[in-house]
Amino acid sequence: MLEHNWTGSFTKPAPSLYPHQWNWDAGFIAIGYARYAPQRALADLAHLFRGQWAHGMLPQIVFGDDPEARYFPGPDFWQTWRSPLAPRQPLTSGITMPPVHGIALWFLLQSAPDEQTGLEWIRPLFDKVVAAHRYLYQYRDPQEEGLVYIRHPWESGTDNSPVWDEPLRRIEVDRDRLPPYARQDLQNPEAARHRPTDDDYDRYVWLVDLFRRHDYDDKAIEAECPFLVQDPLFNAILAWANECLVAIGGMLGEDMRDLLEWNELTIFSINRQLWDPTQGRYAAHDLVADRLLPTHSSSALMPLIAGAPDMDQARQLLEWLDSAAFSGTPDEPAWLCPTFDMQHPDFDPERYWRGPVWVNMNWLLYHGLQRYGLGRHARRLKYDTIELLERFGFCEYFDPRKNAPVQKGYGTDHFSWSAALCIDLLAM
Ligand code: 9WN
Repeated sequence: MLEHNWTGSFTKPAPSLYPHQWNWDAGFIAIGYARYAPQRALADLAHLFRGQWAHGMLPQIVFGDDPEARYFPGPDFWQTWRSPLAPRQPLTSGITMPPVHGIALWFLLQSAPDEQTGLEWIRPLFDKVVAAHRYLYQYRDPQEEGLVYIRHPWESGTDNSPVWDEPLRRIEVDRDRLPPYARQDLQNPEAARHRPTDDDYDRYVWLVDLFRRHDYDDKAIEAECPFLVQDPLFNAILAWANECLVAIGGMLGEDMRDLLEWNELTIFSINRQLWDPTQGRYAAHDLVADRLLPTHSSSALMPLIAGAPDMDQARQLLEWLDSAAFSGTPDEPAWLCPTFDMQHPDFDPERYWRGPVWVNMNWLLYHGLQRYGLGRHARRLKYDTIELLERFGFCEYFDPRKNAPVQKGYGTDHFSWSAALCIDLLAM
């Protein structure tokens, strides 16, 4: 799969649906390559970081130059040349994504024949990854509380999660004033049932239009953006990646005090600000309404990866994972782990991030469970993931219902991170 999606300069997430390079995909893909082709991982990440903006933001998409590539929104829509901070070449989108790259560097280091070699491999990338974290703390943490916000559902990576419905509803779309656009992602007959809706896309486009009208100035966007959310998944990934960078920085003899301080604050605030004691799980915090969002996805479990919950919190998270929400019922058994609560009215087993199982989320949760010594759960997650891939192929996402009438994978096939993380799970 990975060879198939390698363009000669970067790895696409999938052959045609995603013809450019994506931010967190590249991190997960590097973790797979680390197991058998570390030089390829380094080349892939080096290509991604060519798209880094002058103030450190690592963009969600780095565009390739294949004239046949069809993807919306492409560079002409983003118009990032409006910002003095964006690179002129390669062209990129104007938002970011969960910062998994510090974690990828750690896995690369672990796969090296010896520490010295590993450090030589990752040295050229290290400062760039730290700069991406610095951007997040400097530009996305207005209250200096160690929690960074996302300003577009695409920044979460879990684009149409039901959690985002409430803040998105704040956006009143006037179709006559929305820039004209044409989706490119509905080319197969099932896509309309599986991918985000047109209403979702209108709001995604509305937000991009806001950003480009402000020439991608972070402060100006923040003052006006109706969607500013502190996501437990994004912040948990940030914290795990901080931890990895601090460990690597120590080996490189770097001064890691900033990152250490930021990380302490992040862990503290994940628990103070994002823990919902009434539910016994983490929630996203809506900065505009200043309240915890009432709907919870599997992202609410993810602070486990950063070691944020204490043992009592971890126990409550585990109870939720074991409940019908994620583990199904005797009549409706589930593959671990649905991305959304199966008992909730907004659960949709076929639609993208509103229920289906995604391999990257399983991989993350596997590590979170291992961290807490929950080996039995971690193993179940690992073997469910491998069995899904074995039965249904290297698809993008999977129906979580074991008794689903249509037993196949959804979205694109030949999906890079499904393959890459499978390699890592098998090698573990
Ligand atoms: C928008 C590439 C990306 C993943 C995201 C997934 C999907 C894009 C899209 O594909 O998002 O970024 O066009 O739907 O939601 O997590 O990184 O694989």
